[in-house]
Amino acid sequence: DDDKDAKGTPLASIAKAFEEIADLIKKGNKSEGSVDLRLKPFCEACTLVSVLFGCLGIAFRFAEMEYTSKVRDLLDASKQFTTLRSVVDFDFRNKTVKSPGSHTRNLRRVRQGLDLIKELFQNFLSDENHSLKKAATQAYQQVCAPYHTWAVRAAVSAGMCTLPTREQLLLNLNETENTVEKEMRRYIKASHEVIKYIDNLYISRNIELDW
Ligand code: 1PZ
Repeated sequence: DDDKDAKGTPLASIAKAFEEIADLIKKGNKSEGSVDLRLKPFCEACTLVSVLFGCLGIAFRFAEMEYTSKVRDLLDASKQFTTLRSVVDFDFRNKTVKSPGSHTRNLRRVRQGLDLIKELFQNFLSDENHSLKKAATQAYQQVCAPYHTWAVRAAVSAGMCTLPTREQLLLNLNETENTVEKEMRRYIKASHEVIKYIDNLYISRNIELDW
């Protein structure tokens, strides 16, 4: 099995990691209503996503630093908090859910990153957004732009012009038009479950998601 993983593409490893997390969530839903997802394996799956940045070019280095610093904060927190639920509970009790740098705020940001990639993949596979730039721009506008400052939005929009072509991205990912669809669909499906689970941690405590 190690050998199989070694030959797999980066996208296949990402898809597999999120399928494993989604399976844990689904198993829990079947048994006692809701599973307590452990923070550490969640962070490990989120860390894998970072390889995508290398395929997007230098302009997205700041997005990479932003995303990985938040995943690293949560990974550090996993020494203290076993589950995602206990992180949100802690900040909820301390009224620090939205405080700059709080774990629960960082979890919200990482969730946005996962959603951004999901939307990007969906657009990439749809007929209307054939170019990576179009697919990424639309995903960003939908998922992140409403919560970003003007300065960040301007920087991202400039960065979009430096994205590789669709063909180059496929090469960077070691995929073809034929193989990429399967792996992207696996991630889209699995990440949907994970995102829904995270959102529920907030919604069930009456925390709105417009930030
Ligand atoms: C695969 C996606 C490719 C499309 C490219 C999209 C580029 C997105 C660029 C995002 C830049 C983020 C700049 C910094 C934003 C911060 O102001 C906020 C708030 O942080 P806080 O005030 O809480 O400390 N940060 C975020 O919203 C986190 C956004 C994470 C998303 C980053 C990228 C997602 C992963 C892409 C993987 C290749």
